[in-house]
Amino acid sequence: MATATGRTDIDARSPVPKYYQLREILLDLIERELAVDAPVPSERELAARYGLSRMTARQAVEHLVSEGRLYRVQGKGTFVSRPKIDIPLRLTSFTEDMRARGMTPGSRDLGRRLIPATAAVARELALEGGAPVYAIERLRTADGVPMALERSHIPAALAPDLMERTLEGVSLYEVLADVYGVVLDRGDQVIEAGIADSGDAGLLGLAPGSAVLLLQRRCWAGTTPAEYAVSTYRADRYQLRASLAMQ
Ligand code: 16G
Repeated sequence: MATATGRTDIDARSPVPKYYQLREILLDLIERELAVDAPVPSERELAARYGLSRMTARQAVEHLVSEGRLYRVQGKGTFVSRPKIDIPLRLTSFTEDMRARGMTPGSRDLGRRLIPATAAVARELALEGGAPVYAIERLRTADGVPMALERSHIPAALAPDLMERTLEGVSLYEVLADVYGVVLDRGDQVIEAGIADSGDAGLLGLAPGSAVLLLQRRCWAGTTPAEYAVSTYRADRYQLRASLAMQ
């Protein structure tokens, strides 16, 4: 197995742990040769091929599983994961972002209600407590695969008959702009690690307790707060990339 660095074997004299050397060899294979969903050799095969113990081979594979580069299917083996998508750091809609990546965006309406704003939502949207807001819950998909759950709150006064409109397969931001003239032009976002509860895990196609990314977004149209959303993104499909500048 040739690698980018020309390494084909484990160097027993290297100070780099053997499992880590195998991880590098496998990473090379994943990046250069194997397609998404292709199987990687079993731990037994890897151990035999590189003269390692099964435990060392397992450690390398487990690392790559926890890094999201490989995934296991019970009774079938270990396979190459789809590369993760960078969380957009611009004010973009899910629809726009997926289209820009050449994927087909989708959404499933999980529920829409007109509710009095709770104290927390009212604070985020600078409303009076109890002011009417739409609570919109959607499962977002890319090429039919569940990616995220989005729970948005929109002040009802901004979009009077939003409840009557379908949002299935439609961009909320486009509807806000085209129908109500509410053009979002500024936002802030907090991203935290989280664990999917069994309800969210089921909707996202994850095992309960899987890692997720929790995103809280507030958006304004001019000076008017227009959306407060709490979203749950699959951590096995998304990553955060930041560019770093010298101060
Ligand atoms: C993004 C926003 C979400 C917004 C949605 C609108 C995050 C975390 N969330 O996914 O708040 O409701 O876009 O997308 O970025 P749409 O216009 O395609 O419905």
